[in-house]
Amino acid sequence: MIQNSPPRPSAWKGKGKITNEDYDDLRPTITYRHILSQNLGVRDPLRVIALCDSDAFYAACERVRLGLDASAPLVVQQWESLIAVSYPARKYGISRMDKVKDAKKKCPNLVTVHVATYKEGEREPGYWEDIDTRTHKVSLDLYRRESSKIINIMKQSLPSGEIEKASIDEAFLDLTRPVREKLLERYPYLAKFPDDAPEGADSPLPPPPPIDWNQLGELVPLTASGEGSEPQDEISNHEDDHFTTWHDVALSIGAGLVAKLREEIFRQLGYTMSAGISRNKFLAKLCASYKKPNSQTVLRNDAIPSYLRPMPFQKVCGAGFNAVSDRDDGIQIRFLGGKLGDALAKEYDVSTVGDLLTVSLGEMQNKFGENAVWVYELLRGIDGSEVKERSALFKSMLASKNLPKPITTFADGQHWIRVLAAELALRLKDAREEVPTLWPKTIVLHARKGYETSKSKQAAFPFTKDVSVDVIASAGNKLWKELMGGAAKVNITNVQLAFTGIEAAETGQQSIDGFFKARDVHHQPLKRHRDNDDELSPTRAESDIQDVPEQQERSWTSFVCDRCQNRIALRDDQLDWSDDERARALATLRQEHEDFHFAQDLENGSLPKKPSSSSRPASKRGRTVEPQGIAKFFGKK
Ligand code: DCP
Ligand code: CA
Repeated sequence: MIQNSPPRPSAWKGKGKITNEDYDDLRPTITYRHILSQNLGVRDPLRVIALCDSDAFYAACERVRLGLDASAPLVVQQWESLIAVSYPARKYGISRMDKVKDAKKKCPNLVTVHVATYKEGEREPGYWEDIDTRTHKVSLDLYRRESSKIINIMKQSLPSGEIEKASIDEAFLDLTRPVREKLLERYPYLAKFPDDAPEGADSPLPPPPPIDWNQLGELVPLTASGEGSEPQDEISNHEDDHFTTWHDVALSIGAGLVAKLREEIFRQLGYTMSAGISRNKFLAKLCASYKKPNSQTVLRNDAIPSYLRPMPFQKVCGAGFNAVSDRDDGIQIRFLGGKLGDALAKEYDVSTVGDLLTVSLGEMQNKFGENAVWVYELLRGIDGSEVKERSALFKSMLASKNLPKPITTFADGQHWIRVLAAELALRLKDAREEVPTLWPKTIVLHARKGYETSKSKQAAFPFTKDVSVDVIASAGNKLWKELMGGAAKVNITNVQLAFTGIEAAETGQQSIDGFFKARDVHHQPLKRHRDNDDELSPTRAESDIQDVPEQQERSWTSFVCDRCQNRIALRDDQLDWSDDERARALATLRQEHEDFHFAQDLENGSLPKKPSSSSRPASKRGRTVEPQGIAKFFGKK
């Protein structure tokens, strides 16, 4: 029997309407040519993608740091709010929504840890007794470091896999290559097609062996169980009728690799993770939360339809955004959850994926434009986005503090600049452990009151090996003086100090010490950067303080909407997040805001709406380029 031979009804057929010949790729014919090809990319029928997500991450970091037992109910607080809740604490009904006081009522033995903070005069963040938002600043350095350690273990364990860090505690793994290596090692007869194979390399593979799923995690069942599932009339409901495919074998090998990796991370660092394993990023992300904590879930192709159909539309779109947000063709799927999800649900009077499957591709495209195919595919579990390693190096580092009480004097300003300088010094030191010649070209100071536009100044940063708190604070103080001019009294509620233009300089044959010595204090010429013709030497003197270009300034923590001209800003607590998380939060905020306008347009029946002339993006030649229909959901990068 050849695996792909039995003609089967489309697994998607539910309420009628849908004919999905196009999507009968759940059981593609897998040939010798497929298994012997190395570069099929996202079209590889043996593609295996995993999403690994650390359980209660900040809480786990603190538990390990304190040497506590895994059963300890523990929460991490930031001021009076909870930001992470361990699974044992969740058993008491405690969630992130609770205040510390209420959480303690629910569990009197609760271990509460306040996230580490910087305070003036201390070079390192610490866990102090007298934490006060008026004098301290949150530090997420411990979590960043632990996150890097996890990623490093992943890289070491899976040298032939691709790894994309998706957030501080999540990473996508493309296991297709290591899985293929193992597949050929275990079943060497796949490496050569039989002499009598009728179609040569294009002949289908022989039937796959049975799979022992023990120790490989949870299997999403082939039929949906529980409430909201659709009865399936045309596809058999029995697990027995499932024909194992070579892709299932590939998934099982991938699941074995992920299980070993999770064990290794636990052995070395003490953290448990949950993971989802499936054919693409979107599905891996979606099924990673199937069972938590400390568990992994495999979603086989045959289980996709019944898994997706009863799922709330918004949940699918949220996972889709996380997985698909970075497409190789430069098109971004925007955040379809939130208000836009609601608007679509209302438009079609639907709540689940199954309901939306009755909307044909033609209708979606008529309503929302050609690109609606991405949404259409997402609803069917199709996602062609790649797992791409992003540079571990950030071009910028930002330390930010919101002040409950406005600061008014130069001395207050100096106090906070010193605290922020301590954070930047530590983060640069950490980053230089991986890349010793990292150097921030520019230092920037932002200060603002409430959500008023911030004032900013920037200056070239001296090139030196010893980027001490003093060096940074002194540069920051100069900027502060310049920014405030001669004002006797200021009124500032947010201060941010940032390094931008962080780059690695080449050392050639020199030792790092020699390299820095030869060029210490910034007027020495530097080697050119490998991929960049810019001289690394500062072009401006240190004292040459400049205004920050408006566009650059805006991109940090807020943006001004082109349509309503309102400034939309991150929440105060988000300003303390790591750079990558803040960037994601800002992207989400931007999309939610656009969704809000979109929902209003839908409500007013004014879609597609011509933006007002002032908000039309102008093309290079001065013509206006107007997003049509669902183009509003997509942005060219
Ligand atoms: N985080 C935060 N504020 C939020 C959400 C998250 O500070 N509103 C931080 C704390 C979390 C970490 O990010 O520990 C990871 O976020 P997750 O959403 O993955 O949550 P957890 O890892 O805590 O729990 P889970 O086991 O559900 O993934
Ligand atoms: Ca997590």
